Amino acid sequence: MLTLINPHHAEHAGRQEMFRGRLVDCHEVPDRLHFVRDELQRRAIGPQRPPEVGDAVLDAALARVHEPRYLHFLANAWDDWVALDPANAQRDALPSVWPLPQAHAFRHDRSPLNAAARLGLFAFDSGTPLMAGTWRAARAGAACALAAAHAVLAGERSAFALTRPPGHHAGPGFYGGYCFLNNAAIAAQALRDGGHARVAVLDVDYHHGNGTQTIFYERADVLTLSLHGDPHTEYPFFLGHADETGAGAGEGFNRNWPLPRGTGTAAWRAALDEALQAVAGFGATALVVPLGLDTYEGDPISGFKLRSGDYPAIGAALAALGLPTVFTFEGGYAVAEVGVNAANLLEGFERAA
Ligand code: OKP
Ligand code: ZN
Repeated sequence: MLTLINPHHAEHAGRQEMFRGRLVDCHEVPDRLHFVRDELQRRAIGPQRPPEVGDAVLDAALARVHEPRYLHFLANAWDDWVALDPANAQRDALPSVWPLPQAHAFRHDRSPLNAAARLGLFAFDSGTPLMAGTWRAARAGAACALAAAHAVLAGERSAFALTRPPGHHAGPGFYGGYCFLNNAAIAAQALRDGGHARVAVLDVDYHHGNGTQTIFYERADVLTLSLHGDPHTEYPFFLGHADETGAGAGEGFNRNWPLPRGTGTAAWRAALDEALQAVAGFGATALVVPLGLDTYEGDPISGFKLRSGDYPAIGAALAALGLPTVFTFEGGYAVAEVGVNAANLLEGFERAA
């Protein structure tokens, strides 16, 4: 399997995130990617290369998924943060004030000028630090997703965008959950634009793919599916319920499988089998898998009980769909095990493909 690796990922390395009233060390660290890269190399699971995507092509692909004012914000957020106070150069940017939906009279055309307050226009949590290298890292990551889609359009059976920060929580105009640009959505849209009539996105991360769901919620050409911890108790809390089925032309083209904390292999696999049937019934011609390995029993911030030995069969089940497939790297915070778990799934896919 061809792997596209983000050469700039380490320029995004948050120090601390807000968790239950205090700042704790970030879980989403550069070594996550290094462990996956090294394990794929060790097992010789295909070539690895950086993405080669021109700036204009990348900008066009970003604009297919994200709003212009959001992209403008992201490109300038760090400089604006430092301009607010030179001492901010030593601090990651985190939001602390938000316009809730109840602020009916709020309008973007009179949003605050204060750069710290402006973070709250676009961030939905205080757990996603933004720093000097965030935009460069996120952009290069989106380029990995785009290059993976292009490789599949050119005839590869599958490709893996090995990048961080992750992407599936980023929406058309919002960031959060460690995510800034929605790599999976960018890949899905590129597959559509490259001629695939129906693209399915099957999110297997522990956390609901609220960004991806939102991006495609009113569309019938991209089926979005997510298996995840029940939002009654699990992050990102405000979306991911089973009755969220799409809207307008997209009615019936979003499905969620919220599962209780503690869910083990058998129940998780039963939900996966339903999702796989939905992909087949939709008549998808290509597949995108936001690949989170935080379903693993040893994950420090998640609640499912999958074992390392479960992942090869999950990869094989995905391969059995017989579709050109792009994987994007999402969660997985048991850093020492994330490489083995990712490689197990991707190797299982390759052997069955
Ligand atoms: C990103 B991905 C709540 C702590 C939860 C966010 C978890 C983001 C997971 N304050 N932090 O889907 O793996
Ligand atoms: Zn996750």
